[in-house]
Amino acid sequence: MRVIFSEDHKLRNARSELYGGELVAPFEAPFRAEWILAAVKDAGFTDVSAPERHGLETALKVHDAGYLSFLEGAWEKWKAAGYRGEAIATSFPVRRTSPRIPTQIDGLLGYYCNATETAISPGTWEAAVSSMQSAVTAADIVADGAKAAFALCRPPGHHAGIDSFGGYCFINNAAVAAQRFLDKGAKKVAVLDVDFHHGNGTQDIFYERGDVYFASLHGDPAEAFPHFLGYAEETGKGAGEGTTQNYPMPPGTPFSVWEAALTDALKRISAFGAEVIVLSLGVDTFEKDPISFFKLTSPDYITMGRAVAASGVPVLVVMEGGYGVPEIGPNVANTLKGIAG
Ligand code: OKP
Ligand code: ZN
Repeated sequence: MRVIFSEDHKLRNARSELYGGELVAPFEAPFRAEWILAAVKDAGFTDVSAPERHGLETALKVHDAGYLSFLEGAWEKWKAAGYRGEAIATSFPVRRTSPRIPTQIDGLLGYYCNATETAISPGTWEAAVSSMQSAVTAADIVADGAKAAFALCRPPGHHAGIDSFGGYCFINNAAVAAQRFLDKGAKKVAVLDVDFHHGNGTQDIFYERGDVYFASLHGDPAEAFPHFLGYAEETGKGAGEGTTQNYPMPPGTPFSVWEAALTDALKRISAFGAEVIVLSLGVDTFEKDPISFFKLTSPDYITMGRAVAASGVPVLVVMEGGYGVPEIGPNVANTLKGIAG
């Protein structure tokens, strides 16, 4: 299985994450990609290449143009305002506020932000674009006939919505990849999100579309980030009615329970007629993850990979979350082993 990875991920190296009322070193940091890359090479996935350069044409089909230009210019605007720290949103449109888009940077940040733990830092845009390019390049490998490929994306993407960033995400790599498959001739694509956190951004992007099925297994939003989306009753709207499926699960969920949800999701994806699965892979479902509450163990990732591959359609793996512990590398490698068979 080919691995696509950009060293430019390092350009995303924020100093601060707002966590528990303090500014701490971000959980989503460069060491994650380095550990994961080392472990997948160790496991025999040594065919690693840099992404091809792609512009924003595919991203513009899943994100709002004003949002992407905001992201591109946000750091320069913030710097020009003379602030000393990183760009963190502080004020938000909520219920009964004006729909107008502000012009000043603090207003823009609040308008386009869905979660304030995520600071915009110099290089964030460039890293996010390189991450998106990895997803597109790996999608092309699968579209051209490979049974599987791995986009080692960083920063992650599944919390980036049509017009919002947050949850460490800026451009929705999995959504851009799904769009790329459609643009290359697929009629039906599935995004299967197994990150611990609900893929609220991906759900937002495809909620009213019938060409992409979105299934997500995650911590119950009543008890976990992203808090405001991911309930079982959210099943899609309009042309997308019936093409969203959520599996919220409680603290302490073991693999046996999680696996039953996976089986159901894969059954629905098959019934939908997906020609390819984009696997939004977070390994923060691991029992030792520092910010999550599921109880998966390292061998479970092999089982998961096998189950996804058994669907019989090609799989594009896109990296999402997984934090803190050295096991993130082996857990990703185990998933790839399961898929590769
Ligand atoms: C990104 B990805 C927990 C705070 C959670 C943000 C988590 C973002 C996760 N107390 N803060 O889905 O792994
Ligand atoms: Zn996560």
